[in-house]
Amino acid sequence: MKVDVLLGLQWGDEGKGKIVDVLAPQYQVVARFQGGPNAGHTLEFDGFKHVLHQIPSGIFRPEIKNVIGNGLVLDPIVLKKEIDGLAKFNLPLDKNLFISKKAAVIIPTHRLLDAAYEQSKGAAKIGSTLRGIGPTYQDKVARMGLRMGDILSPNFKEKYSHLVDQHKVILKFYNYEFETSLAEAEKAFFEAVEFLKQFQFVDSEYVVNESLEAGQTVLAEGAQGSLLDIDFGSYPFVTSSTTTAAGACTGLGVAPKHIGEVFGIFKAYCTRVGSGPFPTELLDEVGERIRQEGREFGSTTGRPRRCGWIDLPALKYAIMINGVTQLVMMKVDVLNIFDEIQICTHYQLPDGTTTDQLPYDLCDEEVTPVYKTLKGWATSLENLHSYNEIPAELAAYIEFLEAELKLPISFISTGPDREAIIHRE
Ligand code: 2SA
Ligand code: MG
Repeated sequence: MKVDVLLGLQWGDEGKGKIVDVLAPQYQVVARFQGGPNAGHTLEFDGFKHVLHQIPSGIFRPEIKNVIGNGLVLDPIVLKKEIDGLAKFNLPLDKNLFISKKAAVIIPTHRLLDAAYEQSKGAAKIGSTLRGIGPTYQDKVARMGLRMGDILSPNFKEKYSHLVDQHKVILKFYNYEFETSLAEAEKAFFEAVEFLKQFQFVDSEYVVNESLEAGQTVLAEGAQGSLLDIDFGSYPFVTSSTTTAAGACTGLGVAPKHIGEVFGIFKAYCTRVGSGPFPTELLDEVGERIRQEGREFGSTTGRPRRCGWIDLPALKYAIMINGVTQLVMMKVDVLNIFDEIQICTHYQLPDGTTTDQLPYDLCDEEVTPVYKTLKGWATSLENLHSYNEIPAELAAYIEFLEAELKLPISFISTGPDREAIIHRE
């Protein structure tokens, strides 16, 4: 059986949580493979809106095994809060949540380091979510971090203190005040660590591979987006994990031969939170209208998201890196308000030539988007459930994208609810 991968093709917030939730009934296992509390996956159903950060989006289906893979950086405090927040749903978390012992642990000083590094960068800051993501991956790669399995060990406190002492040296170097906030955060941290011990800590690579062997299907749920990938994103304005399809292999311990479908999720327009290049960004009233209509505010930090038109060179790049097999287009209903819709098909370079490839460094290279204008549908998409019912202008938009991207758009989401989706067979 196969591991299908679902991931974002832009800068995150494409609406992955909703699609995992829609696809979940077809899978026996849903697994996160990278990122951590910087993610915010929003699910809406039965009048509820729920945001998940580290727990896989299959959690609302009790029959599904939800795996937090080794590729994550996990904050115990946030995980406890998430679990507490799920209490009202009466889910069997002691049975269907599996935490990799090899996932990296975010400790309170990682968050402080994140803030200290950002502060030291001044105007060049990454716009990190300040959740401690970068410093925790740094410690993992430096071979000095803590893993979730360590919290079960009798000498966890010693290991912890050793790492904190090293962090303090760096914090002092950056002149970053930490004494006041640290004591309180440490209390919450150790409370959370104790609380988490009641859940299943596993070698999740066995859980995933044994499930495959038993004929079960696995959905690997990406977080952030391909353009935030540590290698292929707009470096240095990226996150610290492999957000692309390859990350599913290293972040779960599955071999490439097991990868099946790769679902690439993108919005009908584009957004970005944090700093860094964004060629199609709209700094005018059009961008503001998208932000309001699309409720484009970070689900983790509440930050307003930068908004712009869809960017085909960036999408083509993400499709190539990920080996996408099916596209999923989100939030088309947000474009209902426009009479005309722009699609960036190429970039114009400073020497006047055009390209549909991403330059080495989008930060240094001044690219000007070249747009194609299509007529908008300018009508509500509510209660549409089949492709045959959609307005002709929307069909033209979709078919133009499919021709350019050379892939089918299998799902079209027309609103936040679970039910607001058109599936093309
Ligand atoms: P970090 O915290 O080190 O991963 O930040 C590095 C960059 O990655 C961006 N980033 C994100 N961009 C979009 N969505 C993300 N998740 C949250 C959400 C964001 C929020 O789902 O809404 O609530 O603000 C996410 N996580 C990281 C980040 O903006 C930096 O540019
Ligand atoms: Mg999000």
